[in-house]
Amino acid sequence: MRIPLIAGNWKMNMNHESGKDLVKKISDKVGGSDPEVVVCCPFPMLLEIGKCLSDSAIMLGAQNMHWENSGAFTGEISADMLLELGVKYVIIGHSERRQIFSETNHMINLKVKKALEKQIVPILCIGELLNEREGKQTERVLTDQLENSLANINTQEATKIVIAYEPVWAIGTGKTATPEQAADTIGFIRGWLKEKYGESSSEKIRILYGGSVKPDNISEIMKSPDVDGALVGGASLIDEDFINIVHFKH
Ligand code: G2H
Repeated sequence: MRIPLIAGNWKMNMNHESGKDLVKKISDKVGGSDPEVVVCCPFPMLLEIGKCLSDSAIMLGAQNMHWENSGAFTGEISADMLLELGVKYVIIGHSERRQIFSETNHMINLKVKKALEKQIVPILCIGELLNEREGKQTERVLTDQLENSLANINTQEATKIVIAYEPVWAIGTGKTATPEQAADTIGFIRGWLKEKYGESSSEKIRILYGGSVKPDNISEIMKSPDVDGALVGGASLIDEDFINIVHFKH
């Protein structure tokens, strides 16, 4: 039985005041353990947002981390630094990091391994570009991302990972994959996990959908039994929208 997860990805938005205001409004209305709720805010806000969430069931997440413990890595943040701030989840390999900051599957693999070692739950993002979908390359691209991002990760470790399928052409564009496209592709990912880690372990791995998730499309997206929640960007910045996404069942 997988517990659904709704994770907000603020990206490079908000400030201390607007962020605190937002989480106060959200935590008044959201708070159970089904679905689990995570807010992934920018690094400088983690301390203050974490304090605001201390009496709430909403968990704190980060948007990136480095794979080394410490050292000469100017501008980077380690897993231990995130742990000190109370971070429980970390987004790894978001398509914006892959595309704008040239993160490779190998770097992403190192980050996933480090997050697991430090007991921070990695939300591993995968997804295809528009020309790859149109060229019927989606399964090949996802297979390559899965194989390389999950290299040397054993079955027990894999069950602790959350995978977010985010078709790059649906991110922040207002275009959403149809519920059928999301269901089919996430079904394909579940199938790949089954081949690699076996049936019972693959059934424990949560797979989220991400890409222009809004209150009015979440119910359709969540209809597929393989879809375990959503990674929400733009709509996570609006309290009412995020609350309505979390309450998608009602
Ligand atoms: C995809 C998503 C959150 P948005 O990046 O990761 O953003 O919901 O704005 O498309």
